[in-house]
Amino acid sequence: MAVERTLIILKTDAVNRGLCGEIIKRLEGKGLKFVGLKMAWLDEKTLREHYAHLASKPFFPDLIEFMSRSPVVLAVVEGRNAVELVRNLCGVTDANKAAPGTIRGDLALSTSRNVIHASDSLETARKEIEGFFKKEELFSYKLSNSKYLYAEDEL
Ligand code: FUP
Repeated sequence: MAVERTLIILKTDAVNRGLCGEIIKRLEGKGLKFVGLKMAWLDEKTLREHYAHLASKPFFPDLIEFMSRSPVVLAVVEGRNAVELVRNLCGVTDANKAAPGTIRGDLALSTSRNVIHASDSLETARKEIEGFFKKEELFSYKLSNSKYLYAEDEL
């Protein structure tokens, strides 16, 4: 398994419900390395591009309105198999059906207000990271505890 980077967005419900710290804590606790972290107020154009694959869905206008209601928190996290790992930690889209123990399963109960976005593939992650973060906003560094997170042949 390769070391990967993935993009997460803590949505406006996470910000307004005061859940950002809890979500970041879970990802940090797992051992993921934060290599980029910032707050931004996403505009309609950016959101329409980000959710272009959902443009024909009936819930699209609500999704754009919900995601532009307030600032969100964006982050890039790095770790072994990070794309799939973070999706699993988030749980399925409908938070009502997300397994207990997952971020959505524990912290939300709606399909649309589901607290977190995470890239769904390595290719999407690459595009989303490039779209939301400038090069100088991303940091390459070694965690001082990396020897305790991974065996040598896992890195
Ligand atoms: P996910 O990859 O789990 O974030 O899910 P999708 O890309 O399919 O959907 C993106 C967002 O659209 C969801 F997080 C919430 C919203 N959505 C709805 O509001 N209703 C739906 O039925 C499906 C998705």
